[in-house]
Amino acid sequence: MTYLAKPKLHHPSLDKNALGFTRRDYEGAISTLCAGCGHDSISAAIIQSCFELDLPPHRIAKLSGIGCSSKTPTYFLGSSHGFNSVHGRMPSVLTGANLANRDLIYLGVSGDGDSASIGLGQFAHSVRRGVNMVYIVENNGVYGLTKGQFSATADKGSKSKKGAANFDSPIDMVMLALQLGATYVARSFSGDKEQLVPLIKGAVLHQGAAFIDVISPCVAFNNHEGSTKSYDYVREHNESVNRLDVILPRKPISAAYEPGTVEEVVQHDGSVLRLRKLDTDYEPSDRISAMNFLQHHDARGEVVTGLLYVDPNPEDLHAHLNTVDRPFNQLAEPELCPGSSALERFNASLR
Ligand SMILES: Cc1ncc(C[n+]2csc(CCOP(=O)(O)OP(=O)(O)O)c2C)c(N)n1
Ligand code: SF4
Ligand SMILES: [Mg+2]
Repeated sequence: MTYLAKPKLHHPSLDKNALGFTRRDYEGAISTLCAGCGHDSISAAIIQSCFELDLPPHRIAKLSGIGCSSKTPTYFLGSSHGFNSVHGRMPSVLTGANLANRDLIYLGVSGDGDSASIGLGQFAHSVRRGVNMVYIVENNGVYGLTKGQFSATADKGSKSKKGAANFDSPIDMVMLALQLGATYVARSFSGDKEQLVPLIKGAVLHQGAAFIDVISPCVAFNNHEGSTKSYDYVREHNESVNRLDVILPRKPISAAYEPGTVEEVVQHDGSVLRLRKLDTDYEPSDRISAMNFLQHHDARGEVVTGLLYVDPNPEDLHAHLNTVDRPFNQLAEPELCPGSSALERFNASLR
């Protein structure tokens, strides 16, 4: 219950990160979601990732839309910036915030209804513009908050709790993100923390549009036989292409793997994404083969998970717009409004 405060006292022997924070310092209010909801596991994975990355909470901005999934930022990162926007409108608010202050880490949390139905246009434009963000869709195939109507990600032929079949074609958010130019694209399962935590960490370190589709079963309305977003279905049909380890620049690389089974991707900040290939044919740096792979396995009824695509040299919206390095919200009036003579020169250059 949100009105029940969590105890502030920490056990003195709790692990601390490089900043001296415990995992509890990254938590939020007590969750009001249904017991067993996949979304709570995603919140726990976000908390774990930020703790392990030693992120100062005040450097993170979490934004969401409307839905059970969009409520979750209340339950993690209680000391970070937060903005709960209107249904489907999180991406434009996030884009504006990112333009105003490029120094923060932007975490957009949304649902399949919020992003694939009402917010589809907003999702598409934030991804194609390369906004530097981690965009997580907590995908349960239904509108959980409004009592379980099919969402646009529900698979054709899947059944509602009452037995009605869905006849519409699904939107695959991963395929869409690939097609729209996202530079880090992954899918995971809320029940697989070992896979999800490194994927979130890799996405935070990525300097571009990072998208993670997390299948997150809704235990109240979409966890029955005939659903393709239930715990049982995803466990049985999960086709994991790789396992990711994230190695920060300051940490020595110590693990060793068999040659031919590991792919290393060095990101801009020097962090290394080390991919242990589970499917030896999988090539994570080729957008087209990622799309073909997805289609091929989708036709076989498999849910492909892992890091599906990464561009080690991403460009973000600030690079596209050639903005200054200093965040706009730190510029003073003379820099933001250089006066009429500068405007005159600019207009003359366009004549
Ligand atoms: C403009 C507007 N239209 C409709 C609604 C009603 N509504 C609230 S949440 C929601 C769907 C949420 O689904 P999803 O994003 O998948 O989140 P979930 O609850 O499944 O996590 C809808 C249709 C609303 N709040 N605002
Ligand atoms: S209705 Fe579904 S999505 Fe919402 S909290 Fe309950 S289990 Fe989670
Ligand atoms: Mg949903």
